[in-house]
Amino acid sequence: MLIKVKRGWEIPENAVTDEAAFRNRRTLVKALAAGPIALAGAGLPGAARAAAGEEDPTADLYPVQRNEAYTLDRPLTPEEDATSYNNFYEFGSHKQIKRAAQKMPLRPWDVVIDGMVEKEMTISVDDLIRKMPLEERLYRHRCVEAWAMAVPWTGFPMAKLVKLAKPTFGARFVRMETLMDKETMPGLRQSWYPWPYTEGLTMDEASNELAFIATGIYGKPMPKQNGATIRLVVPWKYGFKSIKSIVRFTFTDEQPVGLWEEVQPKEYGFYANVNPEVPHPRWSQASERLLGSSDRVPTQLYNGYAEQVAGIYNDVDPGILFK
Ligand SMILES: Nc1nc2c(c(=O)[nH]1)N[C@H]1C(S)=C(S)[C@@H](COP(=O)(O)O)O[C@H]1N2
Ligand SMILES: [Mo]
Repeated sequence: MLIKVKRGWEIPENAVTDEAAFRNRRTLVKALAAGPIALAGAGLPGAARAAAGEEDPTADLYPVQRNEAYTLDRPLTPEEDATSYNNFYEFGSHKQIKRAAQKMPLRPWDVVIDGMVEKEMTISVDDLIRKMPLEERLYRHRCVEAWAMAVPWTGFPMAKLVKLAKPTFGARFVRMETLMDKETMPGLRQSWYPWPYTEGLTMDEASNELAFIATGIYGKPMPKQNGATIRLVVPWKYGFKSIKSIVRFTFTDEQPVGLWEEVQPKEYGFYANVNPEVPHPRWSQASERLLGSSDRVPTQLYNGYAEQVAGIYNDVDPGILFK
Protein backbone atom coordinates (compact mmCIF):
# COMPACT_ATOMS: atom_id res chain seq x y z
CA MET A 1 0.00 0.00 0.00
CA LEU A 2 1.52 3.29 -1.04
CA ILE A 3 -0.02 6.44 0.35
CA LYS A 4 1.23 9.64 -1.19
CA VAL A 5 0.36 12.66 0.90
CA LYS A 6 1.97 16.03 0.44
CA ARG A 7 3.58 17.60 3.46
CA GLY A 8 1.97 20.48 5.35
CA TRP A 9 3.83 23.30 3.69
CA GLU A 10 3.14 22.04 0.18
CA ILE A 11 -0.58 22.56 0.52
CA PRO A 12 -2.80 25.39 1.74
CA GLU A 13 -3.62 25.23 5.44
CA ASN A 14 -7.28 24.32 4.92
CA ALA A 15 -6.14 21.10 3.30
CA VAL A 16 -3.65 20.15 5.99
CA THR A 17 -6.11 18.12 8.05
CA ASP A 18 -5.05 15.00 6.18
CA GLU A 19 -1.57 15.24 7.61
CA ALA A 20 -2.78 13.91 10.94
CA ALA A 21 -4.22 10.84 9.30
CA PHE A 22 -0.99 10.44 7.36
CA ARG A 23 1.03 10.49 10.57
CA ASN A 24 -1.11 7.81 12.13
CA ARG A 25 -0.47 5.52 9.22
CA ARG A 26 3.21 6.36 9.13
CA THR A 27 3.65 5.56 12.83
CA LEU A 28 1.93 2.25 12.34
CA VAL A 29 3.99 1.42 9.26
CA LYS A 30 7.18 2.29 11.13
CA ALA A 31 6.20 0.14 14.10
CA LEU A 32 5.43 -2.82 11.84
CA ALA A 33 8.64 -2.41 9.90
CA ALA A 34 10.76 -2.21 13.04
CA GLY A 35 9.23 -5.47 14.19
CA PRO A 36 9.70 -7.19 17.54
CA ILE A 37 12.09 -4.61 19.00
CA ALA A 38 9.65 -1.75 18.56
CA LEU A 39 6.88 -3.91 19.94
CA ALA A 40 8.99 -4.77 22.96
CA GLY A 41 9.70 -1.08 23.47
CA ALA A 42 6.01 -0.36 23.29
CA GLY A 43 5.51 -2.63 26.29
CA LEU A 44 7.71 -0.57 28.59
CA PRO A 45 6.11 2.02 30.82
CA GLY A 46 6.40 5.52 29.40
CA ALA A 47 8.98 6.79 31.84
CA ALA A 48 11.27 3.84 31.21
CA ARG A 49 11.07 4.39 27.47
CA ALA A 50 11.99 8.05 27.98
CA ALA A 51 14.95 7.12 30.15
CA ALA A 52 16.14 4.74 27.45
CA GLY A 53 16.28 7.73 25.12
CA GLU A 54 13.17 6.60 23.30
CA GLU A 55 9.77 8.10 22.86
CA ASP A 56 8.16 10.82 24.91
CA PRO A 57 5.86 9.11 27.45
CA THR A 58 2.90 11.10 26.12
CA ALA A 59 3.58 10.21 22.48
CA ASP A 60 0.54 7.92 22.39
CA LEU A 61 -1.71 10.99 22.67
CA TYR A 62 -0.66 12.39 19.27
CA PRO A 63 -1.85 13.57 16.86
CA VAL A 64 -4.99 15.12 18.30
CA GLN A 65 -8.11 16.59 16.75
CA ARG A 66 -7.77 20.06 15.32
CA ASN A 67 -10.04 22.85 16.58
CA GLU A 68 -11.12 24.40 13.28
CA ALA A 69 -12.10 27.70 14.93
CA TYR A 70 -8.56 29.03 14.50
CA THR A 71 -7.68 29.65 10.89
CA LEU A 72 -4.67 31.23 9.22
CA ASP A 73 -4.25 33.85 6.52
CA ARG A 74 -0.90 32.44 5.39
CA PRO A 75 0.70 29.07 4.71
CA LEU A 76 1.98 26.97 7.60
CA THR A 77 5.66 27.47 8.27
CA PRO A 78 7.70 24.44 7.17
CA GLU A 79 8.24 22.24 10.23
CA GLU A 80 11.96 22.18 9.56
CA ASP A 81 12.16 25.99 9.88
CA ALA A 82 9.98 26.30 12.98
CA THR A 83 12.00 23.61 14.73
CA SER A 84 15.50 24.76 13.80
CA TYR A 85 15.36 28.58 14.07
CA ASN A 86 14.62 29.27 17.72
CA ASN A 87 14.92 31.75 20.55
CA PHE A 88 15.82 29.91 23.75
CA TYR A 89 18.47 31.92 25.59
CA GLU A 90 19.07 29.19 28.16
CA PHE A 91 20.90 27.40 25.32
CA GLY A 92 22.57 30.46 23.76
CA SER A 93 21.79 33.94 22.51
CA HIS A 94 21.47 32.95 18.85
CA LYS A 95 19.00 31.02 16.73
CA GLN A 96 20.85 27.71 16.26
CA ILE A 97 20.25 26.18 19.68
CA LYS A 98 18.50 23.04 18.47
CA ARG A 99 21.45 20.71 19.00
CA ALA A 100 22.42 22.09 22.40
CA ALA A 101 18.82 21.82 23.56
CA GLN A 102 18.74 18.05 22.95
CA LYS A 103 20.59 17.57 26.27
CA MET A 104 17.73 19.04 28.32
CA PRO A 105 16.27 16.28 30.56
CA LEU A 106 12.49 15.99 30.13
CA ARG A 107 11.66 13.42 32.83
CA PRO A 108 11.04 13.51 35.69
CA TRP A 109 9.31 16.89 35.17
CA ASP A 110 7.22 18.34 37.97
CA VAL A 111 5.01 21.39 37.62
CA VAL A 112 4.44 23.48 40.75
CA ILE A 113 1.22 25.47 41.13
CA ASP A 114 1.52 27.81 44.10
CA GLY A 115 0.86 31.25 45.55
CA MET A 116 -2.71 32.49 45.89
CA VAL A 117 -4.50 29.20 45.26
CA GLU A 118 -6.85 27.12 47.39
CA LYS A 119 -4.24 24.39 47.73
CA GLU A 120 -0.68 24.49 46.41
CA MET A 121 0.27 21.43 44.38
CA THR A 122 3.08 19.70 42.57
CA ILE A 123 1.96 17.58 39.67
CA SER A 124 4.00 15.50 37.22
CA VAL A 125 3.75 16.86 33.72
CA ASP A 126 2.44 13.51 32.48
CA ASP A 127 -0.44 13.59 34.96
CA LEU A 128 -1.15 17.21 34.04
CA ILE A 129 -1.18 16.56 30.28
CA ARG A 130 -3.39 13.48 30.67
CA LYS A 131 -5.91 15.43 32.77
CA MET A 132 -6.33 18.09 30.12
CA PRO A 133 -8.47 18.13 26.96
CA LEU A 134 -5.91 18.28 24.14
CA GLU A 135 -6.66 19.96 20.83
CA GLU A 136 -4.67 21.30 17.90
CA ARG A 137 -4.75 24.98 16.94
CA LEU A 138 -3.18 26.88 14.06
CA TYR A 139 -1.80 30.16 15.37
CA ARG A 140 0.36 32.96 14.03
CA HIS A 141 3.45 33.74 16.12
CA ARG A 142 5.19 37.11 15.98
CA CYS A 143 8.64 37.72 17.44
CA VAL A 144 9.54 41.26 18.42
CA GLU A 145 12.53 40.87 16.05
CA ALA A 146 9.99 41.07 13.19
CA TRP A 147 9.99 37.46 12.05
CA ALA A 148 6.81 35.46 12.15
CA MET A 149 5.64 31.88 11.78
CA ALA A 150 2.37 30.00 11.57
CA VAL A 151 2.32 26.61 13.23
CA PRO A 152 0.00 23.88 14.51
CA TRP A 153 0.26 23.70 18.30
CA THR A 154 -1.10 20.85 20.36
CA GLY A 155 -2.14 21.69 23.90
CA PHE A 156 -4.95 22.85 26.13
CA PRO A 157 -6.52 26.21 27.04
CA MET A 158 -4.71 27.92 29.88
CA ALA A 159 -8.16 28.58 31.37
CA LYS A 160 -8.29 24.85 32.20
CA LEU A 161 -5.08 25.15 34.19
CA VAL A 162 -6.46 28.19 36.03
CA LYS A 163 -9.52 26.11 36.88
CA LEU A 164 -7.37 23.27 38.18
CA ALA A 165 -5.31 25.72 40.27
CA LYS A 166 -8.39 27.29 41.94
CA PRO A 167 -6.93 30.76 42.51
CA THR A 168 -8.21 32.63 45.55
CA PHE A 169 -10.14 35.88 45.31
CA GLY A 170 -7.20 38.30 45.45
CA ALA A 171 -5.12 36.66 42.69
CA ARG A 172 -4.68 39.07 39.77
CA PHE A 173 -1.71 37.66 37.85
CA VAL A 174 -0.01 34.38 36.95
CA ARG A 175 3.78 34.29 36.98
CA MET A 176 5.53 31.47 35.12
CA GLU A 177 9.09 30.17 35.36
CA THR A 178 11.27 28.12 33.03
CA LEU A 179 13.35 25.13 34.13
CA MET A 180 16.87 26.02 35.28
CA ASP A 181 19.20 23.11 34.60
CA LYS A 182 22.79 24.22 35.04
CA GLU A 183 24.16 20.93 33.69
CA THR A 184 22.58 21.28 30.28
CA MET A 185 21.83 24.98 29.81
CA PRO A 186 25.03 26.89 28.99
CA GLY A 187 23.10 30.17 28.77
CA LEU A 188 22.62 30.17 32.54
CA ARG A 189 26.31 31.04 32.84
CA GLN A 190 25.53 34.43 31.32
CA SER A 191 25.07 35.79 34.79
CA TRP A 192 23.88 39.23 33.66
CA TYR A 193 20.48 37.67 32.87
CA PRO A 194 18.17 37.38 35.90
CA TRP A 195 17.43 33.64 35.53
CA PRO A 196 15.10 31.84 35.62
CA TYR A 197 13.28 33.08 32.51
CA THR A 198 10.07 34.49 33.92
CA GLU A 199 6.89 35.78 32.32
CA GLY A 200 3.45 36.77 33.47
CA LEU A 201 -0.13 37.41 32.45
CA THR A 202 -3.12 39.05 34.07
CA MET A 203 -5.88 36.65 35.13
CA ASP A 204 -8.04 38.04 32.31
CA GLU A 205 -5.32 37.20 29.81
CA ALA A 206 -4.66 33.76 31.26
CA SER A 207 -8.38 32.98 31.07
CA ASN A 208 -8.84 34.33 27.54
CA GLU A 209 -9.79 31.62 25.03
CA LEU A 210 -6.57 32.17 23.05
CA ALA A 211 -4.10 31.63 25.91
CA PHE A 212 -2.81 28.12 25.32
CA ILE A 213 -0.48 25.75 27.10
CA ALA A 214 1.24 23.90 24.29
CA THR A 215 2.44 20.34 24.76
CA GLY A 216 3.38 19.71 21.14
CA ILE A 217 3.79 21.09 17.65
CA TYR A 218 3.16 19.60 14.17
CA GLY A 219 1.18 16.77 15.68
CA LYS A 220 4.00 15.51 17.91
CA PRO A 221 5.20 16.09 21.47
CA MET A 222 7.06 19.39 21.84
CA PRO A 223 10.65 19.31 20.60
CA LYS A 224 13.11 20.46 23.23
CA GLN A 225 14.17 23.51 21.24
CA ASN A 226 10.55 24.70 21.03
CA GLY A 227 10.00 24.53 24.78
CA ALA A 228 9.31 20.96 25.96
CA THR A 229 7.68 19.78 28.05
CA ILE A 230 5.06 22.52 28.19
CA ARG A 231 5.13 26.17 27.11
CA LEU A 232 2.84 29.14 26.93
CA VAL A 233 1.44 30.40 23.61
CA VAL A 234 -0.16 33.85 23.62
CA PRO A 235 -0.41 34.67 19.90
CA TRP A 236 -1.61 38.28 20.26
CA LYS A 237 1.59 39.25 22.07
CA TYR A 238 5.23 39.41 21.01
CA GLY A 239 6.90 36.02 21.18
CA PHE A 240 9.00 36.65 24.29
CA LYS A 241 5.82 36.44 26.37
CA SER A 242 5.37 32.81 25.26
CA ILE A 243 7.63 31.31 27.90
CA LYS A 244 9.08 27.85 27.26
CA SER A 245 9.70 24.76 29.39
CA ILE A 246 7.53 25.85 32.32
CA VAL A 247 8.05 24.31 35.78
CA ARG A 248 6.07 26.74 37.90
CA PHE A 249 2.83 28.73 37.83
CA THR A 250 2.47 31.20 40.72
CA PHE A 251 -0.80 33.05 41.30
CA THR A 252 -0.18 36.47 42.81
CA ASP A 253 -1.55 39.96 43.38
CA GLU A 254 1.71 41.54 42.19
CA GLN A 255 2.39 42.26 38.53
CA PRO A 256 5.24 39.90 37.55
CA VAL A 257 8.42 41.31 36.02
CA GLY A 258 9.57 39.18 33.11
CA LEU A 259 13.23 38.48 32.40
CA TRP A 260 13.32 40.85 29.44
CA GLU A 261 11.44 43.58 31.26
CA GLU A 262 13.92 43.35 34.10
CA VAL A 263 16.90 43.53 31.72
CA GLN A 264 15.59 46.31 29.47
CA PRO A 265 12.31 47.89 30.65
CA LYS A 266 12.44 50.55 27.92
CA GLU A 267 12.26 47.85 25.24
CA TYR A 268 10.15 45.13 26.82
CA GLY A 269 7.02 45.85 28.82
CA PHE A 270 4.54 43.68 30.66
CA TYR A 271 1.74 43.76 28.06
CA ALA A 272 3.77 43.55 24.81
CA ASN A 273 0.65 43.32 22.63
CA VAL A 274 1.47 43.39 18.91
CA ASN A 275 0.86 46.74 17.22
CA PRO A 276 2.31 47.71 13.81
CA GLU A 277 2.15 51.40 14.71
CA VAL A 278 4.23 51.22 17.87
CA PRO A 279 7.88 50.68 16.87
CA HIS A 280 10.32 48.89 19.13
CA PRO A 281 13.14 51.31 20.06
CA ARG A 282 15.50 49.43 17.75
CA TRP A 283 13.24 48.42 14.86
CA SER A 284 9.96 49.12 13.11
CA GLN A 285 7.06 46.74 13.75
CA ALA A 286 5.14 47.70 10.58
CA SER A 287 5.85 44.44 8.73
CA GLU A 288 7.22 40.97 9.38
CA ARG A 289 9.24 38.31 7.58
CA LEU A 290 7.66 34.88 7.27
CA LEU A 291 10.07 32.22 8.51
CA GLY A 292 11.15 29.84 5.75
CA SER A 293 10.49 32.38 3.01
CA SER A 294 11.61 35.84 1.97
CA ASP A 295 8.05 37.18 2.00
CA ARG A 296 7.21 40.20 4.13
CA VAL A 297 3.64 40.89 5.15
CA PRO A 298 2.06 43.80 7.03
CA THR A 299 1.81 43.33 10.79
CA GLN A 300 -1.70 43.34 12.26
CA LEU A 301 -2.99 44.89 15.46
CA TYR A 302 -2.94 42.20 18.19
CA ASN A 303 -1.28 40.04 15.53
CA GLY A 304 -4.71 39.62 13.94
CA TYR A 305 -6.46 38.54 17.16
CA ALA A 306 -8.12 41.87 18.10
CA GLU A 307 -11.58 40.35 17.95
CA GLN A 308 -10.75 37.80 20.66
CA VAL A 309 -8.74 39.99 23.03
CA ALA A 310 -9.56 43.69 22.68
CA GLY A 311 -12.44 43.31 25.15
CA ILE A 312 -10.16 42.34 28.04
CA TYR A 313 -8.33 45.68 27.87
CA ASN A 314 -11.21 48.11 28.35
CA ASP A 315 -9.89 49.16 31.74
CA VAL A 316 -6.19 49.28 30.83
CA ASP A 317 -4.37 52.50 29.92
CA PRO A 318 -3.79 52.26 26.12
CA GLY A 319 -0.39 53.87 26.68
CA ILE A 320 0.99 50.69 28.25
CA LEU A 321 -0.74 48.03 26.15
CA PHE A 322 1.73 47.95 23.29
CA LYS A 323 5.12 47.91 24.96
N1 LIG B 1 12.49 30.10 28.53
C1 LIG B 1 12.48 30.82 27.39
N2 LIG B 1 11.31 31.01 26.76
C2 LIG B 1 11.29 31.73 25.60
C3 LIG B 1 12.47 32.32 25.08
C4 LIG B 1 13.69 32.09 25.78
O1 LIG B 1 14.78 32.57 25.40
N3 LIG B 1 13.66 31.33 26.93
N4 LIG B 1 12.40 33.10 23.93
C5 LIG B 1 11.09 33.68 23.59
C6 LIG B 1 11.06 34.31 22.28
S1 LIG B 1 11.83 35.80 22.12
C7 LIG B 1 10.36 33.78 21.24
S2 LIG B 1 10.20 34.59 19.77
C8 LIG B 1 9.78 32.42 21.34
C9 LIG B 1 10.36 31.52 20.25
O2 LIG B 1 9.70 30.29 20.20
P1 LIG B 1 10.15 29.23 19.12
O3 LIG B 1 11.62 29.00 19.24
O4 LIG B 1 9.35 27.99 19.40
O5 LIG B 1 9.82 29.82 17.77
O6 LIG B 1 10.02 31.79 22.60
C10 LIG B 1 9.96 32.66 23.71
N5 LIG B 1 10.08 31.88 24.94
MO1 LIG C 1 11.04 36.73 20.18
